[in-house]
Formats: sequence, structure tokens, C-alpha cells
Amino acid sequence: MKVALIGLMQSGKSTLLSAVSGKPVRSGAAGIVEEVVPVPDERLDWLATHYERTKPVHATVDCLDLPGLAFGDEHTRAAARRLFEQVRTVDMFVMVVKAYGDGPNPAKDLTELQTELLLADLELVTTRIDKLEKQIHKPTKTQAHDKAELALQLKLQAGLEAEKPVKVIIENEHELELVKSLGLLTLKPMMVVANVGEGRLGEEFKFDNLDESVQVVTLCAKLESELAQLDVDSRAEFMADLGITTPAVNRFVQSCYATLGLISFLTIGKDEVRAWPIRRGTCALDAAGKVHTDMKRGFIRAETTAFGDLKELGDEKAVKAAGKVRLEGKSYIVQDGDVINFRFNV
Ligand SMILES: Nc1nc2c(ncn2[C@@H]2O[C@H](COP(=O)(O)OP(=O)(O)O)[C@@H](O)[C@H]2O)c(=O)[nH]1
Ligand SMILES: [Mg+2]
Repeated sequence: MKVALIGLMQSGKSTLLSAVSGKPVRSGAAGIVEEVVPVPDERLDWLATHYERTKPVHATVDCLDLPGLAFGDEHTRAAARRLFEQVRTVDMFVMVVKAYGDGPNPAKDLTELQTELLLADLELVTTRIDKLEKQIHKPTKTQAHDKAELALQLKLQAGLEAEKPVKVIIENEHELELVKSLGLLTLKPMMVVANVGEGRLGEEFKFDNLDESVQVVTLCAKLESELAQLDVDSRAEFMADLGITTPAVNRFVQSCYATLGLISFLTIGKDEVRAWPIRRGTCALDAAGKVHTDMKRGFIRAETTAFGDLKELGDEKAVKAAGKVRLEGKSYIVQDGDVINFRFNV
């Protein structure tokens, strides 16, 4: 999974990246900085300590930290556009807004960012319309497809001009299919990180201009980045003193998962235990395909135990004896924390 941190200058993106990656802050880098953040999962750590000679293989989130954006004049706006071009393939955006220091206005900053994303999409859609209008009269193989796309692009253009994000304008799978490859920015899911000062930890942040379904994480990036540099013991001590119960990386990743509708299933191998992110609603057959194409091709059954049962009863023998191992078929909907052994035959 790939996410991009988007925010105005000084909103704390680079500090946030340090907080979630545990790496030193790299403020002011000229280009995009990428860090691979392991997804914390206590279940995996439990499995690794209970299954001898296994190492935990955590899922990862690729985080792109963009240089601070500014939209004050044509020059900075053009620079922002070039950066946007480089994040068209990410899965989601994390909008970082400054809520620390003197008189921050996070709601206004968020609106500004959203407006700029809309404008960038409008520009792309308009370019696409020009191109389609030119080629639509030529009898090409793609003519029918082009006509359908042009009609949709005109609808997107009108919607974007009315300040609607593409994800609101798109009405069905068919429309989605037509524009999916363009990487429209306002089609992407997003969440918000409100970067508060040290004195406002634990405060809930509400944005009037934001849909209720959008995840908002409130944290102090500076403090969290300092905490992330410490060894485990002193970190726990400082966190307790500060009243922070969950490290930033856990809250950050949880919100990314919630935004994308992801859950994890777990596998136990000879030398590794592993967490696999899948979309909520994925069936056992497709989950098998994530692990190996052979497992999907030769799928027989998914031997499934809820992690909670395994932890409670202690080991595989005990869960079997208690009748807590289910043999699920291809269409079984995998649940978060399912420990699965795929039986297959190729
Ligand atoms: N006081 C305070 N300063 C912060 C906080 N978060 C970031 N900063 C400072 O703001 C400046 C810009 O942060 P940076 O992460 O580089 O912002 P970016 O431009 O969005 O990448 C740095 O000097 C940070 O130390 C915070 O929560 N509190
Ligand atoms: Mg930065």
C-alpha cells in the first residue's frame, strides 16, 4: 500500500514521517522522500514468540513525503502541480494540517489543499476532453469507448467546476472503469492528520468542512518523532508520563487501513509468521491468491482459526480439540485476524 503525505509548508509532514518511521526528520528535502513503514500488529508478535524459529513478517505502508506545497503564485502552483503528477498512483492521501503554534487555521488549510486537488483534476480532465474531441471523429477501433469516456469527462468537468470531488461525481463501477487509469486525485480516499502542539494532546479535532466518514488523527508530530527515536523502555516511560496510550504509528496505520477498508489475515509458515492486508469482504479464494497463485489455482479448503481463540487456548492442538478450527470453502468471507492454513493441490 502506498500513501502520500500532502500538506502546506511547515504543516509537519516530514516530522510526521519521522514519527511513523522512527527515522530522523528530513525537513527541507528537495524531492519526494519515501519510507517503508512496517504495520504494527501485536498478533503477529504473539505468533512469532509462540511458534519457534519463526520471524514476524509485517505488512508495510510505503509513505511518500512531498516537499511542502504552496499556492501563492504561478511559480509555486506549477511546482505543486508537478508534485501532484508524481502521486497519481498512490492508494490514498494523508492530508497533514498545521494545528500547532500561533493562530493556526487547519480547516482553512484543508480547504485550500482540497481546492488545489480539484483544480489539478479539472486541468487533467479538460486536457483529456480536448484530446477526445479531436479523435472522436476519426473512425478508430476505440470510437465507442471514446464517446462514452468523453460524455463522462464532460460530466466530471461540470462537477469539478461546482467544487465536487470526482469520488462524489462517479456514480457506478462502469464510470469508475472508464477513468480509473487516469489517477484522478479527488477520486482517492483520504484521511486527515491534525498536527497539534504539545499542549493540546488528546484533544479531538472536528472539521466542519469534512465528511463524517473521513478519519481524523490528532497528534503532535514533533513529540511523536522524538518518542519514536527512543528505545522501547524509555519510550514507554515517556508515553506514560505524557498520557499517550498508543504510539503515532499505530494510530496512523489503523486510520489508513480504515480509510481503505483493509483488514489482515495471518499465516504461520515454517520460518515466518505473516500478516496479509486484504480488502474487507475478500473471499478465501482471493485471499489464497494473495499468498501464492498456486494456492488459488489448487484451492481445496481454508483451515481457519480466529486469532483470539488461538491466543486464548494457547496452541493449534488445543484449538483443534476445542473444535475451533473451521474448514472454510472458496466463498468464505475472510475476517480480520483469521489465522489461515490454505490446503491446496496443484
Ligand atoms: N512546536 C511544534 N513544532 C512543530 C510541530 N510539528 C512540526 N513542527 C515544526 O515545524 C517545522 C516544519 O516541520 P516539517 O515537518 O519540516 O514540515 P513540512 O514542511 O510539512 O515537512 C519544523 O521546525 C518542526 O520542528 C509541532 O507539533 N509542534
Ligand atoms: Mg517537509
